[in-house]
Amino acid sequence: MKQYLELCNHVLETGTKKEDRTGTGTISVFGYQMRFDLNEGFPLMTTKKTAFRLIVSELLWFLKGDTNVRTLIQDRNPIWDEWAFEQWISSDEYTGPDMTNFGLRAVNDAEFLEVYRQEMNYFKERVLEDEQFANKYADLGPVYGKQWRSWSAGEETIDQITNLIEGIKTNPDSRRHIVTAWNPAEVDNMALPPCHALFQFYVSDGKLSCQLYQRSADIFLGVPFNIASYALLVHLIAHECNLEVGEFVHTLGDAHIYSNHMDQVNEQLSRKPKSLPTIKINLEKSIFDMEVADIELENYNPDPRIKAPIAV
Ligand code: DHF
Ligand code: TMP
Repeated sequence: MKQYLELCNHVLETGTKKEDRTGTGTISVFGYQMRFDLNEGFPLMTTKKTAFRLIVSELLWFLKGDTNVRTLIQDRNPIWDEWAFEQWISSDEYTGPDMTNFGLRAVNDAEFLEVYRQEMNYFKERVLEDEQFANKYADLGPVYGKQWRSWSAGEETIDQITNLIEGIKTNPDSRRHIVTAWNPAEVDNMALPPCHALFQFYVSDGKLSCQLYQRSADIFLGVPFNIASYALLVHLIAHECNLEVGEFVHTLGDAHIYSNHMDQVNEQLSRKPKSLPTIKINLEKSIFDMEVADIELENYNPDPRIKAPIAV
């Protein structure tokens, strides 16, 4: 996608060096916006192979209100493993080899990487076998699923997604179709405070659009997932509300390229975007009952995958 490659170029050209929480280092800009017309095809990277199945599985996990990584592990989806593992290795109950700063050390130390992989495998096996253990250590806290489907309001809970759909159906012109995952009362209890923090839907000419505010954007690893995830969300909500799809507008706060992703970004920039794939959704089901197999990708012919380490 042209828009994404332009973002990469913009950050390489105008970004400033900035240290970050993970100790990796970044170049970063503050404030950037991209627009994707969803009628031009489905915005999944064509300049690197991107695992659509993992994106679907994560979005359905949010929509079901789930916050436990056990479900993702059962789905063979590893994208949240590190943040669950972090809760386990920093607990009093953990007595294995020292895993402090495992994210950085796994990148720089091959011997450590082996020990880490083994501990991570033990952890994942135990999460699958032992539900109590999973509830204690694999639950990321009140993250996206909790805020989207059961935001705490005193004795009550608020289902923002059901309210969103109801609002779009009954009052499409409203300027209040907003869902927020940023809950100031609960951010401190989350394994990772929401990056895609707040989104708004908009209806005009029978088309449904969405704008996302993403406070923090890992351009090489996170953003390709975030674009596809929200594009898919627009398709799903449009289906639920009998509307056509419009645009996805993606607004970024701190948009950064990690210092150990530079070669990968340059490799991707040397490639030419190809025609976009399309998606096919099983229209029989409600979006809350969908499974990964109900959403199919068609005509996806990307360039090969480009691997990169993730900053934990
Ligand atoms: N932390 C950081 N530093 N960056 C992120 O993008 C990020 N994203 C999170 C959680 N914490 C994060 C949740 N989303 C991958 C992609 C998205 C994601 C988490 C991980 C990822 O590792 N993608 C790789 C491998 C995918 C695969 O196994 O095929 C990729 O190459 O896209
Ligand atoms: P932070 O909480 O210190 O901002 O770190 C979060 C990192 O994860 C940051 O690099 C942004 C990245 N990220 C995304 O880009 N997209 C996502 O969906 C998530 C969960 C994280």
